[in-house]
Amino acid sequence: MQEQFEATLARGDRIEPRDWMPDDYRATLVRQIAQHAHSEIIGMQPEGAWISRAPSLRRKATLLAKVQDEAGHGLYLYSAAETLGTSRGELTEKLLAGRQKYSSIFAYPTPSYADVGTIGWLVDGAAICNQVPLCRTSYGPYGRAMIRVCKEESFHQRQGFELLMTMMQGTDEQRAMVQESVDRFWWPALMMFGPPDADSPNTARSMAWGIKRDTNDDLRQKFVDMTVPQAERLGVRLPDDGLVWNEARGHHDFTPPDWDELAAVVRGDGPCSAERLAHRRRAHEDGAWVREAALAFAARAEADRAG
Ligand code: FAQ
Repeated sequence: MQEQFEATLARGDRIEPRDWMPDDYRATLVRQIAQHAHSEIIGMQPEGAWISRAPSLRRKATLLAKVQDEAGHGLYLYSAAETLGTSRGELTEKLLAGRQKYSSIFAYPTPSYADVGTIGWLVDGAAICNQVPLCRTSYGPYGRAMIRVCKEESFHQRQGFELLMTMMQGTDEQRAMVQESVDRFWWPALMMFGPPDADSPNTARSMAWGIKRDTNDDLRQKFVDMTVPQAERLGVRLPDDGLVWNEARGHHDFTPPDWDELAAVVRGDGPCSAERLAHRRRAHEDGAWVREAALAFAARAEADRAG
């Protein structure tokens, strides 16, 4: 069975739910997919806070659609995790108990409306960089879920860029709002790719299994190279004096973010970590009656069918 698993990976074929797989492969996938799903669901909060305060009906409708897409992404991902034998309820309990993580980026506040644009541009931009290669991940249901997620994230990224471009063509005050927001989000966006490769305990094994297709540092570099010309186009400054084109490497050099800060946020000590989990817990408790009603309805429908 092990040989068949190895041969499937060597051929570049997918592992499917009914195939034999090593316990550690399954556990790594559940860890990563659950974390990814939780990120989508918790990630609805920072932007969701602006739905009722969006400056126009068009901006409100767009933001509402984006946040709904994120709920959808969470659901595809929980479904992919279910194919590995874990229920969505179980994963939610682990998130609420602080036993599973969500992306560090969502532990930061969104005090300015420009943050809606910056999240679209930088956070969805980083998400796309990370997730496009995951369309080729070795586990079938995860890779297939990523295809639709990436298409929607591309739209999200463009709406963020367009929002910021509109503000940059506005007043001095609007331009200052964009710059202030980019100054706050630049470093946390770089942290989304995880710790440096030398301090990433999971990368080597996840790459060998084809779960991850690129290392954290390679994806971070790709994101920086992709973002610099976009920042120039927008007319914003990325807040790093060390950011320069390196002709010999064919890449931009840049200053690494504060890794102690990432470690603190990952531990659950981010600026909004407690607030995000408390909000999620409240929403889960408020939704208990819906889950009970759905189960009661399903039981009655089943009894009617049987009877
Ligand atoms: N935040 O050994 P590694 C989105 C943890 S996009 C929190 O390098 P790995 C879209 C890591 O889990 C965001 N924890 O780990 C959206 C591990 O802990 P563990 C979600 C982090 O797995 C946009 C430990 O540190 N995207 O939501 C972070 O090989 C806008 C050691 O790290 C994904 O999840 C972090 N930044 O690589 C939604 C993509 N970095 O579990 C709304 C899929 C590391 O051993 C609005 N995931 N950790 O206790 C991945 O590609 C990988 O899991 C990485 C981490 C790259 C995140």
